[in-house]
Amino acid sequence: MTAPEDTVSALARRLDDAQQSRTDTPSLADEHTIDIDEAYRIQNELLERRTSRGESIVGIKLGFTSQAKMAQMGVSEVIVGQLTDTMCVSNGGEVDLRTFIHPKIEPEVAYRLSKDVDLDDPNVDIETCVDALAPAMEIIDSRYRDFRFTYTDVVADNTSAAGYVIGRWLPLQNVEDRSVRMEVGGETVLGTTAAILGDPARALHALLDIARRRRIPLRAGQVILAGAATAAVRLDEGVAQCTIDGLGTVTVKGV
Ligand code: OOG
Repeated sequence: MTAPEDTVSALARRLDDAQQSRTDTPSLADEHTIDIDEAYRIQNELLERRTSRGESIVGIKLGFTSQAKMAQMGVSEVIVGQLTDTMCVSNGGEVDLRTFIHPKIEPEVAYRLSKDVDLDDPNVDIETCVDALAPAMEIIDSRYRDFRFTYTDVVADNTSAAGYVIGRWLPLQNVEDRSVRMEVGGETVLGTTAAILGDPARALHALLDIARRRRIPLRAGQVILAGAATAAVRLDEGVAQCTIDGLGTVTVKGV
């Protein structure tokens, strides 16, 4: 049974209100049975609410592309969310922690789309549609209480997308197995880019597959976050820094 349109709209409003008022909300699954199609419809309505307030969609993110994240959150399907301009924090810049509920941060690899991707062309090669990559970090902030959610919940909640910071763009190169080090407050997490589906480039193929099925436009100039390389770490006041071997360092300061 599919959720009526008014339920989809009401749940999109609930998640949007949670984000705007910085107040967590219980898992939707506690009261509703939504399927994955409805979850992406809720996500789209949520994004429509944000764009109608003047935000613009500037990129796409993947989630649960690594075993560490799947194990941390108990979800094992790759998910896709959308990035807006207001989520972008400049490298070395500050992020106001009061704009979040309970933010966490994760090390990532970002790609830049140089061409629109023709989702209807069966021969399109997504790797030829990107022209640069960079070290990055994503700030996630589930709108659900205690980050407790199901697969459909997290998709509806735009996959916890809340912020991101991108380091210096570099020419495309093989980043299959680069060491990753993220320092947040006193904590250091170590990992490898291989944690991202074996090779972050595979995240591009996973994205193309989902974008085709979900009709998610992939446009020139957009940023693609390939998914976390390690489990997420709580973001508090102070500097968070991520270094990927050969790609450099990206930093952000929580204030
Ligand atoms: C969902 C977002 C997961 C990733 O890179 O795996 C994600 C969450 O853990 O709240 O962004």
